[in-house]
Amino acid sequence: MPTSNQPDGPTQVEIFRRMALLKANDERSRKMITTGRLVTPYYSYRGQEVIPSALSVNLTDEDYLCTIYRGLHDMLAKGLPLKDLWAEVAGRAPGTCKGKGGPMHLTYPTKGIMVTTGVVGSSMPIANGLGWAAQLSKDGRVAVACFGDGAANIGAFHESLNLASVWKLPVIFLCQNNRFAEHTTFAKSTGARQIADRAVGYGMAGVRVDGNDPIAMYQVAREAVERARAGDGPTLIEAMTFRFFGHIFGDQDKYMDPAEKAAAVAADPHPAFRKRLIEGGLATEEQLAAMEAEIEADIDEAVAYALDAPYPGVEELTSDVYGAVA
Ligand SMILES: Cc1ncc(C[n+]2csc(CCOP(=O)(O)OP(=O)(O)O)c2C)c(N)n1
Repeated sequence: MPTSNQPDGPTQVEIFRRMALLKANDERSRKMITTGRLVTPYYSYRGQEVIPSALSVNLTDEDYLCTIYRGLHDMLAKGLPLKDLWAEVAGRAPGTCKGKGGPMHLTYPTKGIMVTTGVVGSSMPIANGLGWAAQLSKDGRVAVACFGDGAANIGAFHESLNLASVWKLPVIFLCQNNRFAEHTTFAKSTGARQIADRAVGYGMAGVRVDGNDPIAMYQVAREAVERARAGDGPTLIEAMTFRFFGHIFGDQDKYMDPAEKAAAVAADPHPAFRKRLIEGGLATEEQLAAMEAEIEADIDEAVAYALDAPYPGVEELTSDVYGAVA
């Protein structure tokens, strides 16, 4: 039975559009690296597209996002322009950070994308700071911290949840549980049955959701956003998913159980949701094909733009950086 926060038809199609964009961008990134046209560290998020797509339709440009090295999907879903993304990933001057941050350190405050970090667990205290600023200025903004299941075992996770709960900060702690932390499985690294249970220990709302179900993910995200905006404090969301590839591009993923991986890939939420939209009469095959063609054309344009752009000048070596002056 539909609940009050069931996404309407256009919202479901928009969630799918974002999923399609993320999937296409990941495929293009891997292809560019494989063919030697792009040299960069790359952490594929393939398989995790539902989570930021269903979350971000509940956010505004003013809401804050703090994410991690694997979070290009989080940023794209929140509206990071493709050209700015590709220029940064390719290390070019017009990138979001003048080509000096690269894929692991993008920021784009225009869309509320405040930090991408390679320091596991550090998205959470930073989101607390942004949430605190929003609370003090009463501007209604919400801060989202994305992180993986491995990061939930870092001290900063526990400290951040406690502080956010005590101060009732408008923060959403979004754990994307893709079952692996580098080469270690969730079961081998985590004593708790589920990460969402840990919310109890901090007196805050916590929920585990199927992060591959666009409707369920939308509903949970919406509830958390409404709670934060109403001044009722933080939420811990544990979104269950599965990363289809190894930790970093080139990782042979020997530690992944082949049967488990095959089952996850077979249950890919992307084609399943596409089919569901068509069968439910929310979109036609032609409409979705046109949408996908447009996404591919946009990526073509962004890639060409990025590869044509200049590298940052040598003078950029000493700008925007802190250092001791002798
Ligand atoms: C503070 C810190 N400790 C260790 C590392 C090394 N490291 C890089 S990625 C990673 C795994 C993190 O896994 P998870 O949080 O589950 O995120 P995922 O990569 O699965 O998205 C580790 C331990 C690091 N970058 N920072």
